Amino acid sequence: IALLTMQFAFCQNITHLQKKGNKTQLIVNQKPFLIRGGELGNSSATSMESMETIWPKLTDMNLNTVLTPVYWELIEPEEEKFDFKLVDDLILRARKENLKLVFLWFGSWKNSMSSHAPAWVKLNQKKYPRVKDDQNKSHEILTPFSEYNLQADLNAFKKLMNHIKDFDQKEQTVIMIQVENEIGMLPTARDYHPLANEAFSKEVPKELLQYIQKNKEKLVPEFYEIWKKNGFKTSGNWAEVFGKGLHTDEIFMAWYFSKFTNQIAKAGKDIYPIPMFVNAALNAPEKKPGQYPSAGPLPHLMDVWKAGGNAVDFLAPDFYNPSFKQWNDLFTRQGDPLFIPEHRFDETAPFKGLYAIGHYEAIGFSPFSIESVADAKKEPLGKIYDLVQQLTPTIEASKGQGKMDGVLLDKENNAQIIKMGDYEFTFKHDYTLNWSDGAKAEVWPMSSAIIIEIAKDEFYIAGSGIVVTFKSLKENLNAGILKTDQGKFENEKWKTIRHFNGDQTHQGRHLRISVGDYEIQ
Ligand code: N0T
Repeated sequence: IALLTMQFAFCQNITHLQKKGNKTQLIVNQKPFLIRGGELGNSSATSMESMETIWPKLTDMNLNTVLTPVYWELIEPEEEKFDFKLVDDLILRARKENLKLVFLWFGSWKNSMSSHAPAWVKLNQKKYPRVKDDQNKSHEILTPFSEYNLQADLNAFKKLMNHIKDFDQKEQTVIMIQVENEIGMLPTARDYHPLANEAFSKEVPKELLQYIQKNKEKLVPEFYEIWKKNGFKTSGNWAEVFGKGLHTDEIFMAWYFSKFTNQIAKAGKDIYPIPMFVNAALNAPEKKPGQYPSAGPLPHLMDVWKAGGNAVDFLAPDFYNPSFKQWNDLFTRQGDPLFIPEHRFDETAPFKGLYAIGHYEAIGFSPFSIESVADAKKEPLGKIYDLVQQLTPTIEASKGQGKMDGVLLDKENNAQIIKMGDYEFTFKHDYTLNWSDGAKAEVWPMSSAIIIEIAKDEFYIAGSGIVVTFKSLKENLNAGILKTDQGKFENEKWKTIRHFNGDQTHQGRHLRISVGDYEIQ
């Protein structure tokens, strides 16, 4: 009995994802955790010395989590000789800084290449074969069709997870793992290695066919259409079931990438089951497979990726293009949690992060190359993260209940309506007020806000650069302000700093947070 109780405690304790209403929470040290993240540039965390000047920047920007690579080439420089010193040092230092870690497993694949494979893998292509294109030219991409390739990555990843378990399961500084990085086929859509050709001529695996039959009503339309065009075939080889062409090459590769990656994640989770995800380099719609990192964990391939296993908890977008809403909608359309491990660290990033947390109820956000700031103390990201930190208990309590939303505004899309409780709120960009400083500016900075209904007729609104008007959703009723307070949370308790009325609420007509102010009201 005693033993059973202990195991139970362990399972409860470990970092995990948990459904709440129609959304997902990340539970860390038994509490909901919202990731205020930042991802380090690819070569920054290769020594503690190179990290030295970076730590204060991270805490100055109010991060609670750092996303940082673990490099296969550095942990297993010689076959079966492992070195976890750097991993340990990062964990120990992160604890000191009160930061959590998401480790990015730079194993077999990093941005459609195999740059982080150790030299002993790179130099032994006979044993560890690479992708070939249709001209029989070899590319620096380990082929997912080789059992040796799989076993080598799997072995290293298992050792890593074993080590993290031993070193960290008590404190749980490492809260998630990204398995590989931006997997994809570039510049050839399909692998023509003999092992790949053999797989391509074989029957489509039953597992995939059964999954898509079972989930037929839920499949993403892009994939559904391809299957439909070929008459919803439930047997045959790849070309028979999905037709001939680049789209089938991509589906085929996605399946084998997913199988490979899920096997890695599963082996890791069998040792230490913390959440694991994969990230995607987003494709440009006008490009064909092979012209972008194809077959990666992209929205149009989501079903194929999911069919390949469930050890990978979710697929995550990396944003280097501006279509923020469009891609997030695609990644969440089957009800999956949203986590954004990378966003270009530009001036829009903080506002998009806040929006993602409000509207998609994301489990976290993380600009890329987080250390590249000159003066971290002045960064808008730090101010937005401060708001998020203050609101986290409220956000997590409201999650999955339809009591939270967000807006993202700029000059083109300068207004957005939200209905919540008995009210309709119109959020506009602060510069739509013609008396705003900056209203005449050529370019408007992006602004955003999050709104949370905390009780009947009571709301928190937090953000920057917005003005809000409201009306009642009940017929023949006017809505007016009872009270607007600006304030902050101190030790999770609300503290009013200023009571807003008169000119500050336009005599009760609106609520306003100017550009450059970061407030909760
Ligand atoms: C990202 C990062 C890092 C205009 C690029 C994005 C990171 C990787 N790849 O700095 O390499 O490790 O995940 C590729 C998307 C670039 C598209 C540019 C379009």
